[in-house]
Amino acid sequence: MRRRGGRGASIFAALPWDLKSTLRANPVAEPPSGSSSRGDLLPTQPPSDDHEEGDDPEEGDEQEVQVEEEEVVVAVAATPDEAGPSGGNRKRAANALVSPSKRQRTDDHERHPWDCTGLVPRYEKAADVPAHLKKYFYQRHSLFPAYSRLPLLLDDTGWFSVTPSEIAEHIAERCRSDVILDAFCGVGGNAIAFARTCERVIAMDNDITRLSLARHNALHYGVADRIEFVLADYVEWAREYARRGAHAREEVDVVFLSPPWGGPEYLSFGADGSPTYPLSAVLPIPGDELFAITAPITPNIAYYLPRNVDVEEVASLANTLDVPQKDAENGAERGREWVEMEEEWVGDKLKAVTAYYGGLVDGG
Ligand code: MGP
Repeated sequence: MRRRGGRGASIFAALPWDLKSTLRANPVAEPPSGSSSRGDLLPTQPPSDDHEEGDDPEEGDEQEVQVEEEEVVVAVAATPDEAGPSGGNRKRAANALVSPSKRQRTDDHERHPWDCTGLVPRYEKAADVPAHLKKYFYQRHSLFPAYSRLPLLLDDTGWFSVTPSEIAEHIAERCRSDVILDAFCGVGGNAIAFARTCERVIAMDNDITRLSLARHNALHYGVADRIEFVLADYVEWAREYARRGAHAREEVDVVFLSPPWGGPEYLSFGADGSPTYPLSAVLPIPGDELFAITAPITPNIAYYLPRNVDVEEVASLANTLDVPQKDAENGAERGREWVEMEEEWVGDKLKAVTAYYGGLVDGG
């Protein structure tokens, strides 16, 4: 296992085109509308607060689509000039944020339509933070260095599962690529970092609140226009993806997996008191199955896992990848592994490990 070192260019970014092509599947088609497995796009906004009258997604031609039980309505704007930042005829959904009702937003002219202030508590003082979140609040500037400067928001799950910024930035450097899918984006810590290193970021989550918070946080970081927020269950989405023909898929270069580990108790998950975290404890499906449904999308997978994870199990996942045995450049044997594990430290504290697969493996 390697210890995380300094920032450097991703080996994947430097791969020759033909090898990169073999490492790339033929992925994500027209992002999804209508069903949770295909996903529903939340709109992304202009990079700053300079949206003008007429940009309000509630104006103009709209088609209403029901997406969640909680009476959240996604209105899909169909005009071509509302295509997303990556161009094309991608549908853009109008604002479906849960909390600010239309009336509230009308009353508050200053607020950006995708701002989620009020959706979850914004903690300023430790005294206001519930006991189970206090230790995370004390780390807020490690999680989001701009926490005191920007009105960033996290829900309970976000507090204990967001990737500390320094780690997120490092992972983003290693995953530098054209198209990255953040399969469990949570409140957006990784997606915000990916927006700075990847051409196109697809941030997926099946929780409308967390996805909205991710967009809110990205908005205040000024990068939300570089991210497509997709409301979808990744497991269903990936299975559906596998059923689609290659012609119906868009390309995804890298998938980042940062799934639920079963809550903050993950350190005591090992069977019979063992301190080792088994991949079977990953949610929403066992970690090896999660990997198996991801491999057909791309072998370039970054998997963010507990620091006490079973390293042997994680390494053995590489055996299931369909990757070339020879480097395409000169036909020589590859001579290195298709997996690399990296410890993620913040200061002197080990926080997690990331396993890199496929073309993300650093040969150095
Ligand atoms: P932690 O162990 O809960 O915190 O999480 P800390 O401060 O190291 O606790 P201590 O008591 O050991 O000092 C460490 C990091 O793991 C968090 O910052 C998250 O990035 C990550 N993490 C924690 N959980 C419970 C999850 C999870 O369920 N999913 C994901 N993807 N990451 C998690």
